[in-house]
Amino acid sequence: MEALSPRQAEARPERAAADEPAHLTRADRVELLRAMLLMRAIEARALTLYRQGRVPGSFYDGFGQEAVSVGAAFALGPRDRLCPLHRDLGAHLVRGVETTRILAQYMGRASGVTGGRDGNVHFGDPSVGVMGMVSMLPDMMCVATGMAMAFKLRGEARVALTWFGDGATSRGDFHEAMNWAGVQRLPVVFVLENNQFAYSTPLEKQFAVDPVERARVYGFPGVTVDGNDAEAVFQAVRVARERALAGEGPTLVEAVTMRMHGHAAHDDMRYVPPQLLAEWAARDPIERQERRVAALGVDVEALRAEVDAEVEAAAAEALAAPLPDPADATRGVFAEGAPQPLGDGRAPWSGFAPAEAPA
Ligand SMILES: Cc1ncc(C[n+]2csc(CCOP(=O)(O)OP(=O)(O)O)c2C)c(N)n1
Ligand SMILES: [Mg+2]
Repeated sequence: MEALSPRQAEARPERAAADEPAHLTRADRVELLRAMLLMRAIEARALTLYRQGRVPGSFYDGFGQEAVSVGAAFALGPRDRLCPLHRDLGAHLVRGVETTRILAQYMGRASGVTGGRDGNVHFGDPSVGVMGMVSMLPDMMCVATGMAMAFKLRGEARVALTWFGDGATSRGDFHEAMNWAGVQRLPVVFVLENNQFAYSTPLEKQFAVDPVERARVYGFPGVTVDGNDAEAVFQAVRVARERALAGEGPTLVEAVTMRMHGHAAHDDMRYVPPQLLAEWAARDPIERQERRVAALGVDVEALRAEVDAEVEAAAAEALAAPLPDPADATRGVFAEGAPQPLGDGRAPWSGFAPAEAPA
């Protein structure tokens, strides 16, 4: 474990307990849990709404994968930029996108993140530095690489991060993004969310060699981390970010996890062996963080109740929200007025406190 830099140690005076992992305060560890609980509660509520016919199209969730988006987003600074995919709700939440806007998004309401314009999980809030996703996989790797290229050209100390699945690594865009990021030593972090399946296709039918091995041939490190451990994902991404900021280029972080639900809400995933699901259920990322946080003396049940109440209130608000005005449908299809630059987002990790504290 690396030592804290003096700057970080100074910023985190409450970090004293010997059993605390380096870089994460008690408050950080609780916040990791809270964000994962929120992600699961929102997706559970959205699945019910889907079954009630209130979510148009289909619904994609990240059940069992909460640690990957939450842990990685938690390691990013306010000015960093994020490109989440369909199982990465936790990234939006860490960044500060409100629960009610997310539930409204799923139901196509005017108050949703895209104002009811785009399909349920295809959203991003540029005002907090989160890009809306391009559905073609894994095109967001190219978007993140392009943003990192801009950061490098401008001499800005910031990184871009994107998530993508195991299935996406078989596409050409994966290789193009990896190659250019390696050649240019770009400040980009690639998070490969290896959840064992691409729709119904298991890993052994996708590739002969684990894609994390490919990083080396493009000239940068690939590291594998337990994707059901939010603190481990955080640490891997924190190190990758520091490497990127130091001008050492990209990192491929493979987070090994399991898709605990079907590809989407319509999929009963009868192709997944029940034994495999049972094995992964025993490694649930939320239960793991709950055990840690409970050992710190935190009332986990109270935290759960607080999160559930937030989601219920947000769902009621979203259900009461109007659908968009049809007359408004074409607004925003083409750019109007001056371009809106991406904004900075919430970065709750205590390690960023010095940058935000007054001098
Ligand atoms: C190029 C492309 N082909 C097909 C799809 C449809 N599609 C969306 S998600 C998905 C599964 C991708 O699997 P993986 O990359 O492992 O991500 P996971 O869904 O497991 O998180 C597919 C086939 C797509 N969006 N883009
Ligand atoms: Mg997959």
